[in-house]
Amino acid sequence: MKREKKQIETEMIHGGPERNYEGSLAAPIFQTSTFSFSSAAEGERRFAGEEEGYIYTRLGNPTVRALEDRIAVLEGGEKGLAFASGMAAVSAVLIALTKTGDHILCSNGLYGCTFGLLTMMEEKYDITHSFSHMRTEEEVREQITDRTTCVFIETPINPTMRVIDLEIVAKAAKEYGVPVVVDNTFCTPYLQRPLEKGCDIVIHSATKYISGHGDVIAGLVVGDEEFMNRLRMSEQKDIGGVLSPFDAWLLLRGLKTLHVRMDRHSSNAQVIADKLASHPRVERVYYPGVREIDSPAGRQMRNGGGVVAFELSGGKREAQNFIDRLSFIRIAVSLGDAETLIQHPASMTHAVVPAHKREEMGITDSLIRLSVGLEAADDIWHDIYQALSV
Ligand code: LCS
Repeated sequence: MKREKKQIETEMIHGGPERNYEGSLAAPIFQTSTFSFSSAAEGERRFAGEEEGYIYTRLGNPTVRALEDRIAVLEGGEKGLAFASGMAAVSAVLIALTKTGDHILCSNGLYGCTFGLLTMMEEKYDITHSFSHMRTEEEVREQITDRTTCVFIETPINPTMRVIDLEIVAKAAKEYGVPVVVDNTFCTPYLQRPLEKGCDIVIHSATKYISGHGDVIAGLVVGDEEFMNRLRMSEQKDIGGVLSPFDAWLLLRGLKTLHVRMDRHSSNAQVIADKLASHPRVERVYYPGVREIDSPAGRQMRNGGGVVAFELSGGKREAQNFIDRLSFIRIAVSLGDAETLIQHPASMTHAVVPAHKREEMGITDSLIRLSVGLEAADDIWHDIYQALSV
């Protein structure tokens, strides 16, 4: 049964076709690898695509489907697919959009493993890539060649928190018929909806805010029906990085509180960003300027999200000493969890990026990335403040 479209807070909880399994409020976990057919002919019809129905969990599963339908509604796309990790989602999409000799145009900064994947694709398959600041349409156009088959961006960029104007990128890429893929991990559809800005495909590491509890590794993709069907029947099915039903269930649970958590992550992070900015040991703070209405962040983001990056005076040693002095803030990669997490990108998430590239991307040795959690903002600040006060 199709439901009338509701506001996003409601869709977090109800989005997608209504499913009634014996009145169960929580989605049942279909913890099964395969599905039996009532006859050989039925099996044949399902494999031929002539009949709806499940076959084998790598090709689809009701719990996973409930999640895929929900994320499609939330992003305002036609279809969603779930993957075993954010990287499984990123690699499936990039493989789907490229072949040997093609070129990928990227934001000037990407998660370290995405950078690693691009390097591997270049070395093994001659699928090249280049980076652009993408501050103007002209800057995007300049690097689109007749070999460019995909524009791939993060905004805000991990870990520098620089914001890219989605409308500028979508407009320039459209002129050349090149699809724009947006890794929307840092924002989630609650804070930013790239498809509404003219972009074509959205990716998530659902490991982060969508799960929200630091207990799942997962990825999601949303796009138009034609592309997503192709992705499902080829890169997802045949490479096989699918999500387990239990992990899909955890994500459905996480989604129910996503909007509430994102509001608190954002308000806590804004407090911490402001306090950091006025501390004498802090040289620079990077946090999306959503308070400037007429800026890319102000136009496309509902709020700034939970990640703050900053540079301390000094270098790597001072940054590491500061991190080691924290008390309850945990030293860990990942982000989007209830716990505040801190990490040093140059030696952790982005250590695989060569030093000269890190410099071009703005990942200095003094850059620190904080994923502001859901604890009391005062407690978070006190921990940071005492670690800075030496
Ligand atoms: N995209 C972005 C923007 C990410 O931050 C990450 C992981 C991924 C994709 C990959 O997702 P995964 O396969 O881990 O689900 N980012 C991490 C980070 O910044 N720290 O640890 C992981």
